[in-house]
Amino acid sequence: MSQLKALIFDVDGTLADTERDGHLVAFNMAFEEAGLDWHWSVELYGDLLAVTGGKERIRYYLTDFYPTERGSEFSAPAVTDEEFTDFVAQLHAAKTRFYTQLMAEGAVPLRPGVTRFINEAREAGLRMAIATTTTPANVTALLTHTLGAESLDWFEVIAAGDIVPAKKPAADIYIYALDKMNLKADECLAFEDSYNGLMSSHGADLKTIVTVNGYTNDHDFSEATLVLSDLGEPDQAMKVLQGSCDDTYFSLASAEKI
Ligand code: XBP
Ligand code: MG
Repeated sequence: MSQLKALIFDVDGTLADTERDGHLVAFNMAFEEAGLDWHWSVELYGDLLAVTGGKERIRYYLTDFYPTERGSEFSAPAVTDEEFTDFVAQLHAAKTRFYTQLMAEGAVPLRPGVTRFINEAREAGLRMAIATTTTPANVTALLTHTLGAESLDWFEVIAAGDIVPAKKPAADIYIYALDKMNLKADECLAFEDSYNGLMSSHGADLKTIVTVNGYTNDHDFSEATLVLSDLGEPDQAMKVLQGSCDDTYFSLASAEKI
């Protein structure tokens, strides 16, 4: 690897374990507010996470799961593509409103080692960026209510959501972040939590550190440089699940050895 110049972080599942206690709760709150009898269980949501992007996930549910749930009497309502697109967009906007409220209430803390590592990178003058599928408002809410509003300036690029034509596992979002930072992939290190995320960062030729979570610990991380339980803390050792690192916690010294 060339000299490490920048760290690029995924958000959901990596900076914070936001899916089960954040996004899933917000989706169900939006369905209830809209008077829909949909309720996504923790287990069903795990299946739905195969598709990134909340709007895309709602469509995936409606095409691949809803008809089976409703049985033989189900017949899709006759709506135009534009009406369907508007319906999904409005439902997703409500979900985002609920999600940002949950972040403001402190529903989801940052994962172990994230604050420590980000502060270490800042003190070392390392550049940082975000590359996420989630909506920009959600990134703002999470960072503001965990690291403080000033933290938004610590990331010179916040590449999020619909800013690129193809979401993860496509490499678009990481290529966009590298382009905006005018950096080459071998000058950076990516941090991810899922197969889709790793396919995206790997597709942009980025070495990637994966920290698993409840929804992703059985994913295929063959292309990862390291797979960890989390980034660890001095008093809370990380577990190395794939690759080699004999440090108690992941630090810039760990990154330099890669
Ligand atoms: C995870 C996603 C997002 C969230 C939901 O993003 O796939 O779609 O699940 O957020 P990442 P939205 O791991 O890349 O951070 O509803 O705003 O899409
Ligand atoms: Mg993720």
